[in-house]
Amino acid sequence: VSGGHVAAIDLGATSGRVVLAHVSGSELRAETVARFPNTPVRTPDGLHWDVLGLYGAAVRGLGDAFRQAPGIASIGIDSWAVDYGLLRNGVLLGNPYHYRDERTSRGVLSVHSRMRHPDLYRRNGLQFLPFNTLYQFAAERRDVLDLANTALLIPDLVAYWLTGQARTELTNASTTGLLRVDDQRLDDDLFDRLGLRRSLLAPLIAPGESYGVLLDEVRAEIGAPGAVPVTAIGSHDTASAVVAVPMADAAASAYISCGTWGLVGLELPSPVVTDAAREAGFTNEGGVDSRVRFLHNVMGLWILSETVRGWEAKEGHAIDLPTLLDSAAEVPAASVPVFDVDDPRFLRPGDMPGRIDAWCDEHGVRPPRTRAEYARAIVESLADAFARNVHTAAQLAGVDVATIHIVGGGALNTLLCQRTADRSGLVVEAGPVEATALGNVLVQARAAGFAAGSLEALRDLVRRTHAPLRYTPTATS
Ligand code: LRH
Repeated sequence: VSGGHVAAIDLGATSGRVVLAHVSGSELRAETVARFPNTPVRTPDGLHWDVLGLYGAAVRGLGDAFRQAPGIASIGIDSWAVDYGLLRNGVLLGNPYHYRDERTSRGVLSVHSRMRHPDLYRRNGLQFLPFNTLYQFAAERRDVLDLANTALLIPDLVAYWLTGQARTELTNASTTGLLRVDDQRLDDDLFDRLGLRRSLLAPLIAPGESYGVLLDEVRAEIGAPGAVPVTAIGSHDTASAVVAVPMADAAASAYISCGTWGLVGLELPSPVVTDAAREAGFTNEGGVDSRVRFLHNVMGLWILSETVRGWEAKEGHAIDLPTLLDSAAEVPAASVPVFDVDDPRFLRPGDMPGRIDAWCDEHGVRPPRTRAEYARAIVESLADAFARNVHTAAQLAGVDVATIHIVGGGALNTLLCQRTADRSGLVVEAGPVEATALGNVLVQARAAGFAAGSLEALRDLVRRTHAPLRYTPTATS
């Protein structure tokens, strides 16, 4: 195969990007042609995504990509999971809610009054997270939900606007809670029990399949010369990230997809839905090529970025993150508290240092004092959660883990990578930073015939073109 170009739209919780890539059997070259902020908006009815702003920026980014490479053969879209837009006859009924919006708590009460979480877990295999789509549906206003005839997950909504085809991509569908963990089909009985119309979710589409080609008006707007297909990829960003984890041996590797969240776990051939897995908060999400993403959602770098955002708001100027992390590296690890990053109090936007103080007071430990100490405490607490969850995952799945891969923005955080190695006693291999976009690109490239083979072959290509950085554990943990 001679190779060719594909374009990826990758929407993260804090920023989005359009990536142009050239892929062949020996080449994986990806360049970010557009990057734009993702700034949630609070209105009196709650916290929302500015989905039109994101779509507009993504379309402009595609325009840039097509100017550089008019022969782009395919487009793929991924974003954070669980959130959706409601539509009536193709018209968006409002701005999608942000998964950090408070309304989800009433959805949880309503769903659990009909089915307890242990029973749900046996069916859908999902870690309890209050924002899983089924809880959000239960929190919607009844009149709005009755008006809607379709709910499209965020990447599927973008695909719909680009192609006019309404589908529900499988890996992201697995985060709704409405997909059966055993056979990856929508759980009709669960829809009934929750009083949801089965038709609310559009027909499923698997990674590698095509939604359809760009609508004529979109084609004109972005300057695409021909009928370009939008290809389904692992549209859940974490599913795409896992595709691009350069594991030499998936059976002996754990991964941490570390950005806003830290998704810590293993790729498995089949789900683990034991009581122990449920109690440890482990989820079984759908992966590309029917692999299972057995992982735990750790709160992630959100705690650090929200802390910094608070300081910046107070001071009225930007804080340089690398400088802050350098000063954090000077703080002795033993002098800062290790707090539970998964405590629900850290989920919503707000005063993170204040919440860390409260956690420390309740647990009888000294809170951090300086900014460097806060940053160090956050890094130590994340590294502790990462290390613990790798070992728990290995134990629950009966896997012997030799290497931890850290991909995503967290791979740039050398202190976090080293401390994860130290605290786990395992080698950490860091990178690629843009794993999500690369995973998006690779599955498209395979569908277009530019790269061939199993996930192992695709990962081998990532390893050859994006060699990870190695951190070995030191004795001081
Ligand atoms: C990471 C992510 C994660 C989900 C959360 C909503 O971006 O997709 O896998 O649990 O966002």
